[in-house]
Amino acid sequence: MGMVASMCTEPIKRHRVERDLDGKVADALRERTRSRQRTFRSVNSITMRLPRFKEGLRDVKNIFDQYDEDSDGTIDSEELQSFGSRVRVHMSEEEMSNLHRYCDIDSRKGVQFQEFVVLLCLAYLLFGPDVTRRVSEFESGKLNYVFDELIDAYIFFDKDGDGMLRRRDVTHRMNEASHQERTPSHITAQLFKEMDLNRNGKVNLKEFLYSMIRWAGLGTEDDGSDEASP
Ligand SMILES: [Ca+2]
Ligand SMILES: [Ca+2]
Ligand SMILES: [Ca+2]
Repeated sequence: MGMVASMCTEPIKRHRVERDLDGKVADALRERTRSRQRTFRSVNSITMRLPRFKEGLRDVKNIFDQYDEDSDGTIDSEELQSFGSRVRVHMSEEEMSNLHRYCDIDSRKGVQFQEFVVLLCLAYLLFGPDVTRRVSEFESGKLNYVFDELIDAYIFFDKDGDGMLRRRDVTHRMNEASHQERTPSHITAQLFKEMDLNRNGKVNLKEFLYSMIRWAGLGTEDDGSDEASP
């Protein structure tokens, strides 16, 4: 295939991967909603859990650091072999590369921390706790805990339960928060806009996770001033 042809097919392929995985994730979320008890019953119960989310994400960061052997903030292709072979257990090579493509927000090579969280969380949702057990035998419990909480927070905001957040889902939930005071609509609009990274009017689980990581202050590898620099 020529250079021009591949430049033309790449966005089409990306679009297809995006749509397929959005669909699979939404199916898995609907199934989870049917088969599990609700974790969160109010926006408040989620807000109160934010420090725990942050702690949980730190645990994931520790596991990321184990795979990022040269500590440059990226699991590169060599380091990826050991991580990839573990996550890939239930996936073909193509599914794995599609999932990686789907989680890639900055087109940088390799897997950065945020992508690590999103990739693992989605693999956990789609393929179950085998994935986290393979990634970290000893710390899988911590991974499962933080992923369960993050997924359940998303499920809470998805008021109509179709596996995808739309503005009306979030507005409904925000307004349930307090009976005395409605959340001003420009605030929910702003919140939604911040989460909707590709501005398509929907917030998928991936975008929600990226937002949670950013709000927890763990967005980029340079955010933590307590990180030792080489
Ligand atoms: Ca590295
Ligand atoms: Ca929805
Ligand atoms: Ca979106």
